[in-house]
Amino acid sequence: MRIDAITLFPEWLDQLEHYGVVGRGLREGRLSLTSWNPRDYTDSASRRIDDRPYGGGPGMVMQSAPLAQTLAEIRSAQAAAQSSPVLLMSPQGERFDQRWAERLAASPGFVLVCGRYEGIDQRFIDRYVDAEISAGDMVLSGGELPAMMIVDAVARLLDGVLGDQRSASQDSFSAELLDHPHYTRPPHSQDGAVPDILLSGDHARIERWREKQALGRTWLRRPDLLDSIELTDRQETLLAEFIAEYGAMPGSA
Ligand code: 9D3
Repeated sequence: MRIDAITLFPEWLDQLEHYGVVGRGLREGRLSLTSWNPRDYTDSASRRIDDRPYGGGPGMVMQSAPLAQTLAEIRSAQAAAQSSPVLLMSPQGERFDQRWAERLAASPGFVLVCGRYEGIDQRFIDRYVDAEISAGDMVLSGGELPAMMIVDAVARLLDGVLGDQRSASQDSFSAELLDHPHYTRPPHSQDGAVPDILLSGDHARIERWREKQALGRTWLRRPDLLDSIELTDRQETLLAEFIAEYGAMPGSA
């Protein structure tokens, strides 16, 4: 997989190489990430990449030409990026999610464009951008963090990037349901006790407890997720138990 990123802060994305499983995947060459600074692809000595908005208003707009030049450089320097789709990080974009991550992980590569300032000249978007992607409904100062988020989410789906492939496939399950609670040693601490069942060694009951917790938490915190999946009979039973126990809890009325 090859990822190219167009950004005014290339050093920022380049940091990904130093940390965690994604860093290892990059160092081992399971994926490549190359950052490109549009300031390096300007004609003028001024290295200007932005200008004031036509029609007036606050802030600056990124010009199309330096971005288009950068993209041309990527396509000619990297044979493998010849036909990579161009994804613009944008608050106007489609919300990024695990389905997007899976789709991108199955592709040979893509180009991420990070905007700064008020926005990007619409002509660049119309001519070169295949999709616009948002990190969610919050105002950020640019597309770099969303781009890093995408690289992280995609990289960990690639073969061999996560040491234990079981965690990757379990993740696609937990993309549909929220996770159950986790505990580790010690079994008793000043902050409380670990639920007895987790110490019981009865793996079937533990699995059942975890699935019930996952369903219950999803019902409490993200009921929208339950609307979009079909529960098995076993899951329906577990969720009904959770709801009954929750309703019987002191203070729940
Ligand atoms: C306060 C500025 N806004 C005026 C209505 C518009 C605006 C312009 C540029 C808001 C944010 C940005 C910069 N953000 C991104 O480039 C961005 C982003 C985001 O802000 N939120 C969620 N996902 C993304 S992806 C790229």
